[in-house]
Amino acid sequence: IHRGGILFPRESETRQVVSLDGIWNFAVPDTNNPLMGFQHHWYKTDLREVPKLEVIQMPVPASYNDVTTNWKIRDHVGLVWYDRTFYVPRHWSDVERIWVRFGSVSYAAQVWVNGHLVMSHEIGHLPFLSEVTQYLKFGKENRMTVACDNTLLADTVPQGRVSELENGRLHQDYTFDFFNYAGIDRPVYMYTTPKTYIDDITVFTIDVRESQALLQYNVSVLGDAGNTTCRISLLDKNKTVVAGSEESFGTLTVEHPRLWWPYLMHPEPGYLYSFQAELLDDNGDLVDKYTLPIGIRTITWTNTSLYINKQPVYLHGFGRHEDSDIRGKGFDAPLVLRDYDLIQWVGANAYRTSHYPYAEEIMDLADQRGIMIIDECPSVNTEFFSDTLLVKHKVSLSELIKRDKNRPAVIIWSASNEPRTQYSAAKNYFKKVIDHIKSLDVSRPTTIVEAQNVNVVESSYYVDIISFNRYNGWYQNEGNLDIVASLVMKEAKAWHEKFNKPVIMQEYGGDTLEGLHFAPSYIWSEEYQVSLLSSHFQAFDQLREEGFFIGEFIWNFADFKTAQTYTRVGGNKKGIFTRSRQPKASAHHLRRRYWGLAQQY
Ligand code: GCB
Repeated sequence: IHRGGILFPRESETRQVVSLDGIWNFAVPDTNNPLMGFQHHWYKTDLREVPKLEVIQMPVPASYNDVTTNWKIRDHVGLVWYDRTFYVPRHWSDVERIWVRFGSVSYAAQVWVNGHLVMSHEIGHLPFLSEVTQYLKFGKENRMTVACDNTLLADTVPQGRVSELENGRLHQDYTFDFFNYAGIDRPVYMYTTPKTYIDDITVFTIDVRESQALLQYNVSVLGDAGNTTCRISLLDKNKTVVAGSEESFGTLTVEHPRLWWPYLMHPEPGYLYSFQAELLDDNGDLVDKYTLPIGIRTITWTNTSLYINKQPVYLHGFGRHEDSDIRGKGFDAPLVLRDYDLIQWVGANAYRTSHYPYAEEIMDLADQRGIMIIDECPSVNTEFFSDTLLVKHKVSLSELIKRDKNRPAVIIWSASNEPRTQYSAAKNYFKKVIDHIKSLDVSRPTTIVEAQNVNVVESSYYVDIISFNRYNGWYQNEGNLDIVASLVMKEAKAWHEKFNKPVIMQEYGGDTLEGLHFAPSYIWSEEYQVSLLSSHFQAFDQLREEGFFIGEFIWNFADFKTAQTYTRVGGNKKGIFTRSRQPKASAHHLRRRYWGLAQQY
């Protein structure tokens, strides 16, 4: 277990980063003996040398499910194996530490280097790393093996259940509404640090007052930190040093700061400074250096409003997924850039990382472009509340907050999506979950995204912001769009009255098949989605007058794949964009509204 920081690998004068992405070997054990890989020590040899094992090629990063035409790979439950060879340059033997870091493996992973177990990690969508120096062969070929298990059970985050079909094949059941993609789905890096190295950095804005910003920071150093000093420099975009210090923790004062503003709220949104930490030895020579992008901004909230830099914000965006054809949840740079182009084109200023943490590369773009993020941990549709689950749920939050604590774009922590909070066990469970978040970060508000009836929910007493999902005109009152606006208003007011907190509608929408047209509008048509949006817009406009309603999020940004069920035609089609990221009529409609809202700032 790695207990230190989880800084993203960045090159510097003292660090080198090498990608281990590419085509790996991939094998699925015989279903009659799923543990054969462990019994026969597959991690000690090249997978291609295991007798009678069928080894295929698999891209990394990618979910493995949709790469081939073989349904057994798509629907496989349990372990799969990956391996590849790589070289460590001869001259790296002088480099003092070598690390391997996975952006994410879904759901659980064990990693071996040259046959030695170097790390194990559970919970997808979160990074993990380990130092591997002692297991490497310098100037020679090395091998990395990964065993990956996608099984979801009552004590995993998220939960699932495995059943056995009549023919003995295992089947994964889950109630959440997106395909349970698996594999090495984010980039893999090998990188170097010196023996004494910068392990973690925390920076946050305490306050911005009278053209001065006050930042608090902490740089933690591991190794032989005793003989080093830490020099801190804060650089603006022109690389001018605007503040500095010679201490590894403390405060920085920035005169006339350029604040980090959300997209559309300022002519230059997403302004980032570089927080540069340099570790120096007794002679003043550079030992290690790490540069972290940071934004200067405050978040505050009351029982009716949310403020960035003391300005009230109204959030308008969507719930999303990491999802696309073939690669599943695999990180894909062209797709990510296209998505941000569409987010900005449609005039959204925020989105929620429903229903799990998104890739760090995706979060970087939110920081750079000023897109506000509701950062959700991988807890979705939790049904059974146990102590073992609570421990893992807290771990997922610790890892998420460790990863994203410095990101200006992250403005709210979401503890869960649609947990079954009608059960009494949920109340105490979520009190502990929210307390845990607060023990790690008090600078951001918390939320739980609710779908239960407001009258039965008790857990929302602990959060700062109320979030609810409701499918008026879809799962309820389908076809009756004329009553939607009043239902939405009534419910939003009821949430505020019960909990006396700001309210966000986190999900609403309806499935829409692109190209299907009906006049007058009829369920599943493009016209119906447009009318459904309009009826919600009516409610939102009136709710905004009430003073506690702070955000509207349509479900979903794009169509996405789900498990196979008769309610889903090729997946969930509630996107305003298709799965290939082309607009439906609703995207144009939403665009008029979102740009109109931006005009009112
Ligand atoms: C929800 C869930 C989301 C689903 C959506 C739907 O409430 O939070 O994951 O995809 O409904 O379309 O059913």
